[in-house]
Amino acid sequence: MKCRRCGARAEVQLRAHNTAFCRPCYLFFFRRQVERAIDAQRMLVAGERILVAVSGGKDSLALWDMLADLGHDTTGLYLGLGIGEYSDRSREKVEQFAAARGLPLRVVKLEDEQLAVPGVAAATRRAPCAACGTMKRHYFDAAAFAGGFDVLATGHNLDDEAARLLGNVLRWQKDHLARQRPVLPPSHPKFVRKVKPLYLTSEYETAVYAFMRGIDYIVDECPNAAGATQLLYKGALDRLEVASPGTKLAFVKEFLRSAQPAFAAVEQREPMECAGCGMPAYGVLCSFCSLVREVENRRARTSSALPA
Ligand code: Q46
Ligand code: ZN
Repeated sequence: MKCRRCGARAEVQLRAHNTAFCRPCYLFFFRRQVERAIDAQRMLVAGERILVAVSGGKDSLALWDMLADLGHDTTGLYLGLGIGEYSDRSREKVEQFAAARGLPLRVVKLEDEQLAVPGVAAATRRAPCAACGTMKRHYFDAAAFAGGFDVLATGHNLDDEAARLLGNVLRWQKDHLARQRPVLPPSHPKFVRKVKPLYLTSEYETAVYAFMRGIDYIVDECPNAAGATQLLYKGALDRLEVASPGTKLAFVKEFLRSAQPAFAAVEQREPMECAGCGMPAYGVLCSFCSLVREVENRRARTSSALPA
């Protein structure tokens, strides 16, 4: 097969785009795709300070690599989840990536706050991903605000967005559909704009980019991913994609074009400020502080039940 752009031997075939590329042309194509997404959605303004949430996986490191390469002012934020060896190794990957490129990196470890994901999930009897999601959102928002950043960028790719959309549609979660956008403007002065520059590039395309750019990322999934419903949705979408290439892209793009504005138009609640941490909240306490309160109560009950 030949490269669609230069005619050399193709190295990558993209069925969703009905095309194929050699290595240099693929890198050109991928970069153009991301740049177009950024421009079309007005995600970034020149000179803005961007906080990039990095997990050590291919998507977030590919995103950081690309944004830094495009000349943006980027700082990485790694949140250590305290999930055993997986967290140790993912932190190493991020630290090596940042050091090799001379990029600034901030590291926050949940275990230092006595909030490692496994312990919090057990204490609150929640699924690990539910506890993890609440804490990630809080620490990302709080770090972006405290650090005076303009934008928070995450590495969500097309597969993530399609799976999330399918989950939201299956349960008709209108609030979630109203906020499922590649650019989320701040709804409170303590929030910053949130962007997903890779929302139209598939997991496979991002993996190929990371490989070609020599990015050393953690290949293993988080051990909790296996039980997550997101994987179930991803599996179903993968089967549809094999039978009909381009399905995921059409699903997400058409949702954003024709359905999302209707959900977004439904009046959204304005957040207040959390009595615990001062960050935006929809109740007296934000969901993070409610979670922490539950953990503390549980620990207090457990320690008072111990024999003196
Ligand atoms: S890191 Fe956290 Fe994921 Fe692990 S515990 Fe679940 S949500 S699977 S992206
Ligand atoms: Zn709070």
